[in-house]
Amino acid sequence: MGHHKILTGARLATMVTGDDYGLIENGALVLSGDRIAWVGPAPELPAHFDGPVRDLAGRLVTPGLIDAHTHIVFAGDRAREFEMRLGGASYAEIARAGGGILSTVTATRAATPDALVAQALPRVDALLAEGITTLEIKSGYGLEAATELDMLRAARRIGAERPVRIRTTYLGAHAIPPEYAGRADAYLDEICLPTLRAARAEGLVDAVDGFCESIAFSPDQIARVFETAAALNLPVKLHAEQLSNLGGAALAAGFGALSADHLEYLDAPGVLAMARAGTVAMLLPGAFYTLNETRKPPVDLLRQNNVPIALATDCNPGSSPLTSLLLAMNMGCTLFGLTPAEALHATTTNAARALGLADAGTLAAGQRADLAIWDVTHPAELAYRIGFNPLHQRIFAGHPC
Ligand code: DI6
Ligand code: FE
Repeated sequence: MGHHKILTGARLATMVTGDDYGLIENGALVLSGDRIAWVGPAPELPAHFDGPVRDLAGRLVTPGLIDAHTHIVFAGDRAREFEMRLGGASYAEIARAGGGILSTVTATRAATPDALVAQALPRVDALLAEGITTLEIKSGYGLEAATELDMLRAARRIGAERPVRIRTTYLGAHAIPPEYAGRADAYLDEICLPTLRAARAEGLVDAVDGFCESIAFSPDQIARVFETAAALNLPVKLHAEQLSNLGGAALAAGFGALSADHLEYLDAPGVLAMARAGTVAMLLPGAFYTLNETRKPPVDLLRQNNVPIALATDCNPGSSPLTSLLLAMNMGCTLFGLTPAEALHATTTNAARALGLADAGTLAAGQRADLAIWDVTHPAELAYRIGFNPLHQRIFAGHPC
């Protein structure tokens, strides 16, 4: 009859247990359409499932990986700024001098919608080649209505052109554009908030983000963005405590944020506020590494307070020109002290939670059939290797691709 696809001979990292891999040796999976119908030890596979059987020859199967924080749609590059930082300039100094995010804003405003998609696709393809099946994409390099909307439309188009689930995030509060220099509140009133409403009306927004920092928006200004998001029934998240501590994580937690992101300068009150709100700590070691940051996010405090930890690439042209989630996992272990099991939860279960997705991130009946099949024997190998891609195949919505 062929209603189902049956995968056998697999080692399954189900991730259904909180603190380890939920490993099943000699496991089997049954896929039905775009869903997982059954997961368990192969000898227990019920006889009533019919359909083609594929032997995975002992390969490891994990949930499809989730990159839950990227700025992957942008034009141009910032290699010149990389040279300047190596020459001694800091990220914040370059930003204050009108470079940084604003130089990517200039390039992105000048790009056509087709060019935005075309420039993003090779980066997206690099992630898909590593088993990513869900990808978050932020706006925030337009900072004017037309280009912010174009970025979000480009993100949606990527989901139509490639087999990947896209979640969009409106990041109009990323930087203050030059035409509003010194007038951040006017930018919010005249551009950022009206554009959020327009993007929402066009179905382009799944969540709302901001950059809370002295070179960007104050906590009071971010609160105004979050109030608008709440009125539009959209979840929020925040770039917080990346370069300094303005209390952004606690502010975000007060709005029930899905995640607070970066967090190198997070303090104990911020951790407690996140714990109370169930806000995910989204760590971005690519930015830590690129900016030569020495202050580490408070991983022990997050663990002690059971704050879920996620990892993402933060793929962007300035602070994290990274298109490898496996490398982000390796960095999460080596730079931040995560265990390999924590690193895999950080890109599966906890990344799904950071996107508000209940149907991804684990191998369990009823979940989406988004899988990664790997040529490795133990899941710790995924975070252990540096610059090697052991992906055998992705399965997206039940289809090998
Ligand atoms: N923090 C970051 O690390 C990225 N955005 C943000 O708010 C950097 C974006 C860029 O430099 O282009
Ligand atoms: Fe970011």
